[in-house]
Amino acid sequence: MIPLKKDLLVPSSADGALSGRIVQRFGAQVLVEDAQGGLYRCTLRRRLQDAVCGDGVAWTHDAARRGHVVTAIAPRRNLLQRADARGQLKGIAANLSQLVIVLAPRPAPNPLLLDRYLIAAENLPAQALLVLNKCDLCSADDAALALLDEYAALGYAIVQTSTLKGTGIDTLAARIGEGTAVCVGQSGVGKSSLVQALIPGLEIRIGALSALSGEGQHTTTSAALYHLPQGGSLIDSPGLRDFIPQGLDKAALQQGFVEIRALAGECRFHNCLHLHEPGCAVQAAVARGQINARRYAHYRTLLTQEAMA
Ligand SMILES: Nc1nc2c(ncn2[C@@H]2O[C@H](COP(=O)(O)OP(=O)(O)OP(=O)(O)O)[C@@H](O)[C@H]2O)c(=O)[nH]1
Ligand SMILES: [Mg+2]
Ligand SMILES: [Zn+2]
Repeated sequence: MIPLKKDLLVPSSADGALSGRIVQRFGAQVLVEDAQGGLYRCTLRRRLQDAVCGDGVAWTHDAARRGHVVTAIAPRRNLLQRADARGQLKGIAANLSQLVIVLAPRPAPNPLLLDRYLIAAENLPAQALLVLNKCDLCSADDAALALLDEYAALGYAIVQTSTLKGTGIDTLAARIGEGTAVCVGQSGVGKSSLVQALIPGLEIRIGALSALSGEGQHTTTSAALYHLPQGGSLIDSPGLRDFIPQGLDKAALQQGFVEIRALAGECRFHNCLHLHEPGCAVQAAVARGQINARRYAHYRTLLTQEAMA
């Protein structure tokens, strides 16, 4: 449970603004952590409803409302968002240095989902790290391993882990370092298990509100930020069946596919979209088998969808 005892105290500088970081959000309420590690449940002012986990905030004790109130959100370094079913943008987490994209042999990886997370990482910008968890379930000829080889060839870092056996956890911690990383990926791949493996003794904080709602403890329902022993932070996020990054315009798509970006300068036309243009280095590389045809087809599909939107 959340150690909310300190929540009952009025912070010492009751009239001045205090600073902190949002470590979890439940509807219009957030859990804010101050520099001393104290956790305070605060209400969001109406105009600050886009606050997300990882945001720096100013907050104060509002005597009239007998509670803490977030009064401002600090400028963001970046914001990971997704479009919901109606195309509305929803914030997931802010101020990220790395996207830890978690995959597993089961549930089987979805290459399209992986590509879309990578597009988001390339555009935030933030580093991308691919984690193959549950490697204890992987056979040598596992399709997940073959898929990851394709991404290693693109230059992406890959770590294999097993929270069951303790494999790869130290490597993962070293890769995250001192920044703020967010674990993303399908439900059930083991994101929360990895957070627990990285932070010995951590009992995943289950928000008072979500506990009251009677939701299962295993499926994560809201993003939550935890501190790693080496100094960095890791945000656990709810699993998504699909992920549509924000603003998939032409520029974002070209930025989002590293192998296409790398060749763009070699096309005859500087504004080449790599679709049907003559003298296109990207189409030539696909024809030679140097660019993965599945990735290129995905690029074309997204670009065509974008043009029709
Ligand atoms: N065999 C095996 N099972 C694992 C491993 N890591 C996690 N699991 C199991 O996978 C299941 C899902 O783990 P979670 O950590 O809840 O997955 P999640 O990605 O947080 O799921 P959501 O919160 O729904 O997005 C649990 O039953 C875990 O025990 C692993 O390394 N090996
Ligand atoms: Mg989880
Ligand atoms: Zn081209």
